[in-house]
Amino acid sequence: MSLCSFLSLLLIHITLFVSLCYAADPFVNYEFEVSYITASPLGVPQQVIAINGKFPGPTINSTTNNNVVVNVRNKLDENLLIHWSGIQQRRSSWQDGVLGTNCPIPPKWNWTYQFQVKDQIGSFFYFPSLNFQRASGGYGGFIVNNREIIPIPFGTPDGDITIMIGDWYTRNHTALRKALDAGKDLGMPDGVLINGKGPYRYNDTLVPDGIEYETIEVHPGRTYRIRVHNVGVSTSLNFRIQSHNLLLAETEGSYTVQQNYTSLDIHVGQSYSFLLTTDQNASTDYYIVASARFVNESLWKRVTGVAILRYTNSKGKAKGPLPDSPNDEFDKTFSMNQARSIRMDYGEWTENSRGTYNKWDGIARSTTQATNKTELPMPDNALYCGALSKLQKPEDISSATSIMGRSRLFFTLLMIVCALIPIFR
Ligand SMILES: [Cu+2]
Repeated sequence: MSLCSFLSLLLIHITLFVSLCYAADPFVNYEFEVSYITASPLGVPQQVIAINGKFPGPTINSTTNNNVVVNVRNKLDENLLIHWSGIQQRRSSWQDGVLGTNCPIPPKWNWTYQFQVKDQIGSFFYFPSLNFQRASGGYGGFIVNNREIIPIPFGTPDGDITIMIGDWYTRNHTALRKALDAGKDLGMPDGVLINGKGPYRYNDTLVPDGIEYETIEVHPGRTYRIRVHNVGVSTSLNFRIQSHNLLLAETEGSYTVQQNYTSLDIHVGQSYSFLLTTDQNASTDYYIVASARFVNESLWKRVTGVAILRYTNSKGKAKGPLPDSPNDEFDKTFSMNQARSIRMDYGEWTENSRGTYNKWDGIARSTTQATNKTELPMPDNALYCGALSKLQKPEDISSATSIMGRSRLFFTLLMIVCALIPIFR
């Protein structure tokens, strides 16, 4: 082989290697240690599921096509699976974290989830999917940002705020599960939490003293994106902020036609992004409210989540009664019409609009851009259970450290070896 052709071959190989390295989508890494903590969100000490000692858990912040790696260590006394609700798991169903496709992570074991948030955007949340554990917490936000080349259909917000609302019982998930297994009703929840915290004391009779509540601080004259998730187990909630409009902009992976709501019903499992403009005079703080729907509201009064929106120039505490809810216990048409009023962001589809989000996103991006391979290879740390449990390798739980670093190093080394082999052949 002449020197020239050798050099050109070498050049091709180097180019290929470099492009392989840089064509790979970026990784975002998280360590989740899932354990019990004692917390008193409603003033009663109880067992709560925390991630890295925190309740709610950390928000996963990713961008379209990122490889998300979450090393989950199970420090509970029972099996665990974390479900990434709304994440499409294309060709990676074993990363979905639900029973049926995934074997549970036994206590003391770890499992490293790795998946790509391929061709999607939006606001989601993750939660433990087994044994009614979600009733004890273990949830957190999951954001998939737009890639830079695809503009969002609104101005860049001045801040991004995640709000998790949900019904809550002072009994833990084990006690609640027992009741359900015995064929009993769970009964009325003991409260509604906002970001894992109890209600602000807007009413001395309804709310006991000494409850820790959530305060969201904002600057006047700005626009914030607030992502609201109903992480509860059974209660539909009406969400509203005193004296403010909620401009709906996105829901669970689709941008919507932007419409103002004074309040919005958010059912269990749903996620919505609103644009909140801080255009009030800050004469007081403002109530953020999540109250139960389709129930006798006077009976359910104490089951109301209340947090505080505080302008940096606020002149005092929030006061007066909470802003009104729709109050239509026996009439579901308001709620249904409200849901029907939500429209996906249409927009013209042309060859030139390929780079923007439009009505085809929900369909086209999740099908046509998928590769023709049907599945990725099974990860070598796969968990086996049931009829396949004899395939399970024993796990050394004494050194249940992160395998994430190792697997990435291995991947990089593999790429280098692959690129070098043909050169020295
Ligand atoms: Cu789901």
